[in-house]
Amino acid sequence: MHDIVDLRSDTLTLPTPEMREAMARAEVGDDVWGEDPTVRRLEALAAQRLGKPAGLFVSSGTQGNLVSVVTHTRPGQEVVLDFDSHVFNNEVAGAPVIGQLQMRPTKTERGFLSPEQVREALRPANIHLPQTGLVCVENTHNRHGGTCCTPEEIAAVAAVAHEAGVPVHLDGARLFNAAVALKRPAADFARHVDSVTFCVSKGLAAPVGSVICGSAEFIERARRWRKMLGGGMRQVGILAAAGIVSLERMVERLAEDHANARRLGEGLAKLPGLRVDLATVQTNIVIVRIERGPAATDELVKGCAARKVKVHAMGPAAIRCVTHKDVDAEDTSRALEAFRELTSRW
Ligand code: TLP
Repeated sequence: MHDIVDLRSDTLTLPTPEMREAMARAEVGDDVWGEDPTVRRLEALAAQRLGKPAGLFVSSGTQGNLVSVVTHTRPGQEVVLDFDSHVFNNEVAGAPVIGQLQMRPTKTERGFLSPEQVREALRPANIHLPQTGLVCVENTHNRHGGTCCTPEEIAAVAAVAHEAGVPVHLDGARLFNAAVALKRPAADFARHVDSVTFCVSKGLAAPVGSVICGSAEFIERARRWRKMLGGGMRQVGILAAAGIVSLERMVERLAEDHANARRLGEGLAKLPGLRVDLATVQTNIVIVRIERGPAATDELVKGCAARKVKVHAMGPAAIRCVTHKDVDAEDTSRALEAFRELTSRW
């Protein structure tokens, strides 16, 4: 049990004592010179877990996606992606600004483009049209509530893109949540895509960092982009050491976060004025729709905060709750109780 139940995001997880220990002891060197043994160890471990030849440690998921997107494309090309994707909505328009790319967002039901939607979005050869440079997918899908797509669904989308000679990038910020929820190795999700970014700084609890995985040739080009974007860090093995603990110790326990999210979702779904689509509660995110609209949403966020439960308003009529290692079963019950008290007045 914690004093404050913080459900705003799994990015709020604090490093474990084991991580702090590993960080303090990390053997380090200058990573821009390729001489940090701990960074190399994390990159090799990440690549091995995802079944890819090489990995690149980056500062954040946003940097990982941006570096991947610009490495795959040329200015003036178009990126096909889901309308609610993080790359399109939450990355400060990095791809259009830095990569000079046009975004081609498509609305989907669960956050995942179908092969037909990808086929429709790919541009034919025509002097008037931009060329399609990349297809992006996101798993788990954040704004759709932590929904997972299967390796087979990714393979089907990738087949359509590859047939047209277009590469595929997977924003797998929470890929290990999908792997644990669907009981499949992370490598199964990565097999059919050309690059993947996953974060060690979310449910896996490291303080900083993400890893891009792909072919050795792709990672070498990505390394130049990372340097240009200011991501060439020096004795950064101090941070990579925590990421190694994430991959070795923090993956299996994500199942607890999923169980807590499920309990929370099921409890919230029973409360008056709240709507939770339980079919989307597959991992550690619960999206609660507030039927009474903006004022009620605001009232719930503030009322929860007054009860030491922090939640995040996602637009005017929804609240996002994210479970993670610093929220236990008891905390989940406290959060539920706060919502129960507040909605009982309605
Ligand atoms: N998501 C954050 C916010 O930016 C919304 C959160 O609290 O969930 N891809 C996906 C699917 C993400 O959810 C996020 C972070 C990122 C990329 C970016 O990662 P960071 O925050 O490390 O840049």
